[in-house]
Amino acid sequence: MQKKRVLITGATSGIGKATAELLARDGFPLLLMGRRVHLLRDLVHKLVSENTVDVQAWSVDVRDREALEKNISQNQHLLKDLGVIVNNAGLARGVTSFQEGELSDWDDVIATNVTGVLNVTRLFLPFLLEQKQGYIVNIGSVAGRWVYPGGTIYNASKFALRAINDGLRMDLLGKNIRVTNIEPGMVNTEFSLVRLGDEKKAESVYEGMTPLQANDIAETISWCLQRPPHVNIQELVIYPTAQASPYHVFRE
Ligand code: NDP
Ligand code: 8X3
Repeated sequence: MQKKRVLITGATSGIGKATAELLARDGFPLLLMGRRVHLLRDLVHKLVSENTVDVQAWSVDVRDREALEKNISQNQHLLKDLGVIVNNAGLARGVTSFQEGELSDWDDVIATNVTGVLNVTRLFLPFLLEQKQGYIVNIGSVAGRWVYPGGTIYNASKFALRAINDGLRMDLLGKNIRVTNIEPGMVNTEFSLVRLGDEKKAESVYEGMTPLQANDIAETISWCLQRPPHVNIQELVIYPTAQASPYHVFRE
């Protein structure tokens, strides 16, 4: 059977990139999104030269509703076979206390992790509904289950994602659209660099322990997508073995 197209946001790095690589190998046509054009271009080139799938890419910011709408209206033909939305683009900024937080950082986090997911889901959902089937995978976090000091705004964004997941599942009941929230613990990607703004500090996050790799999460996404249509994995919490909670990390 012809595989449906998978939209992946935040495909230029980390979990999104690893998922694009794995799903291309699995034979899924792709629509990739991210802001860094050169990284998207390189990835598309790699994927089409190594696989026999169609790979499209849009350089777009998930916060920019108008840009999303413009791309959608210009590419209706491409979206006819859209079957899966992977809401992966996301970030944290800083680990400072609430009272010292930068308001512009907060805007970035909420606009990307919450409004971005709402934008993408609302605007692309009609293509799934049209086909009377579909799958929405959201990349949450353990930060959406356990609050930690210095994480309030990021925590709030990932707690919000859980509400969005549950609400979608209820509102879409009977529409044959599955909704999964994947909630990883520490994954070694550009996440810590973006959050801390410094290579050394980012490396120290994973010092003396073995974190998850982006491909561990990509494999999980691929597994979820390939369950039989009557099976919906609603939520999955995935920690590295060396991490028991956001507060408990074992370091050699
Ligand atoms: P990375 O920083 O490696 O990747 C983040 C991706 O999101 C990049 O491709 C980036 O691309 C994209 N992105 C960020 N902001 C925007 C935006 N406004 N519009 C479009 N794309 C955007 O981090 P991860 O792979 O780790 O993060 C992926 C998801 O996993 C996030 O939602 C994160 O919260 C979640 N997560 C990460 C964990 C970790 O420990 N790494 C643990 C639990 C969850 P570009 O800059 O090109 O736009
Ligand atoms: C990223 C994992 O524990 O840094 O979502 O919040 S954590």
